[in-house]
Amino acid sequence: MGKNVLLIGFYNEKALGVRYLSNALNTNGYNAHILYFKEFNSVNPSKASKKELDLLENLINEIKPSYIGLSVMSSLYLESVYLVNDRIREKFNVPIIWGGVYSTLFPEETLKYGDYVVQGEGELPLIELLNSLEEGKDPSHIENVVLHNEQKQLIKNSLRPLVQELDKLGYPKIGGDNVYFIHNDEIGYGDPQTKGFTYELTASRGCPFACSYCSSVNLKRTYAGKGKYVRFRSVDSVMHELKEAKSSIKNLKVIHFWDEIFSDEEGWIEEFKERYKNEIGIPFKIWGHPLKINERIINNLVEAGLYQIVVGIQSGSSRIRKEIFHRKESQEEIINASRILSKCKVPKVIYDFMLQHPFETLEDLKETYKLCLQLEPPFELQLHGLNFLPGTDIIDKAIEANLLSEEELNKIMYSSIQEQYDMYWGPAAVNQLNENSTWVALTYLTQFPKLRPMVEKLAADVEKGNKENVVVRLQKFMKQVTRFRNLAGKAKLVISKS
Ligand code: B12
Ligand code: SF4
Repeated sequence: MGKNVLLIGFYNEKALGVRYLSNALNTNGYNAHILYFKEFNSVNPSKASKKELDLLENLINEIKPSYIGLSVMSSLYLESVYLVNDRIREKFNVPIIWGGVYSTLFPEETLKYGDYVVQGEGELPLIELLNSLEEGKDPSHIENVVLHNEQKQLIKNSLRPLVQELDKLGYPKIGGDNVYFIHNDEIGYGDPQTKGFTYELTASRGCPFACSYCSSVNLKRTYAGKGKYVRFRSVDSVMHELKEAKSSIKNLKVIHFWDEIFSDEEGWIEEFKERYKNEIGIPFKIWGHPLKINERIINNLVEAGLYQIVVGIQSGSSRIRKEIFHRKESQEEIINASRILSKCKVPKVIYDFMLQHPFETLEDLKETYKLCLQLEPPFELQLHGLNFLPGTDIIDKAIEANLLSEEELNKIMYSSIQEQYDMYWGPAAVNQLNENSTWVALTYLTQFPKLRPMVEKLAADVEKGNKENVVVRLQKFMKQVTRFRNLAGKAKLVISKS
């Protein structure tokens, strides 16, 4: 039996990173254990409690891992990661390895806490690092590994080329023993994903775009010169994974593809359509981009079983999109994409916007309202705030424009998990009571085609300084209606026969 390795994923009980690494460890002679530490919760997330840390300590005593890997995908919950790291340091003498997007982008900072940091995709460097430690060799020259050598000097090795044939990395572990879930002061055993209704995966890695508020562009820069950044798995590999998911998850009703932008490769989509329809046949959801929407792709995907697409528009103001967010699509391209989605009858279309941030003026908000009026129904809107993420290009823009100081931004970016979520998703993010909130409410109301004539009349009144209260009250009411409609839609999907 190989050495035990405990991988810990945070606030995400379906985390793909640890599931891929677990597979890599098991096929290379190690015995991987996965702990999902706390559930994904965008409404009311809480930091690690003392009881949850005690449960972690008991689990480590049970498993006796030789190595512990912390998978730090997002900076939002660093406070809990530090608590976990401290508890392990305090009670055990086990090497701690940090990996994930945050560690990739801030390796030196991360190394203040872990013994080793693995930058970038971890399947190959993690195995090389562990093999080297097991064999008593010097690990200080392993590509992607950041560490202090025996002389206490910081060594940051270069990154190896990106694996181009993604199929070689296998697919993420599904179900099995050695999986634990600590949440709400309790520990559960077994893979939480196999007990639910959805399965989550990606058919690709990387994104071709470069939005200023997103870490994807920073990752792309980190990998500069290391080969193509956007890579696709073969349809065959995706089908194998999904068939295993189908046999492991009894109540599987929805497949969730989390590709940053779903493939638009000619040939890939056509093969995917045929095989998905025949071999899987379960409704699926994707993320889309206005510049990647055309009739060929969408018709094929709808035929395959596309049930929901979430398309990021982020602002209806071309100034904000172009100058602040670094998004290239024009108003016409966005409107055209909405026509295609409507024409191809995608059952559920959701447009995503980030509103009420320091860069936005009242005029920009009015532009967003006007653009939404031109989007082809049916669609739903997700309106939320802008989340400043460490190292992203938008940080420099905010400082240059004197909108926020570096200190203020650091406070925002490294505040508690609850505060960060509130800034992004919370009511305060989009429901600030000021002149702008009326235009946010009007924008929200554009998603109800029957209300549009009334909404346009109200907008004219608001321009004259009247009816603000009516608009905000109507938005509140329609939010309740939408919540109810969404719950009913979910229930229908869950009770439907596979
Ligand atoms: C899919 C995705 C999601 C999905 C995850 C679904 C799932 N089942 O896992 C959902 C929608 C749930 C999600 C949620 C969030 N996400 Co997200 N997400 C992504 C996305 C697009 C891909 C992540 C992924 O799964 N990649 C595939 C896996 C295989 O790669 P990976 O996780 O990076 O893991 C590899 C390496 O990092 C490394 N590795 C990882 N862990 C470890 C550990 C060790 C020990 C080692 C050695 C190596 C290692 O090896 C792995 C295998 O190669 C990334 C963008 C990106 N390019 O990374 C954003 C991204 C990670 N998300 C981001 C954010 C902000 C969030 C949210 C906070 C959004 C929100 N406001 O709610 C939440 C946080 C959730 C959480 N608990 O982490 C940011 C994080 C940036 C930051 N500084 O915080 C990113 C970078 C996108 C962005 N906007 O910039 N996300
Ligand atoms: S399209 Fe999405 S994933 Fe790609 S850079 Fe923009 S926000 Fe990030």
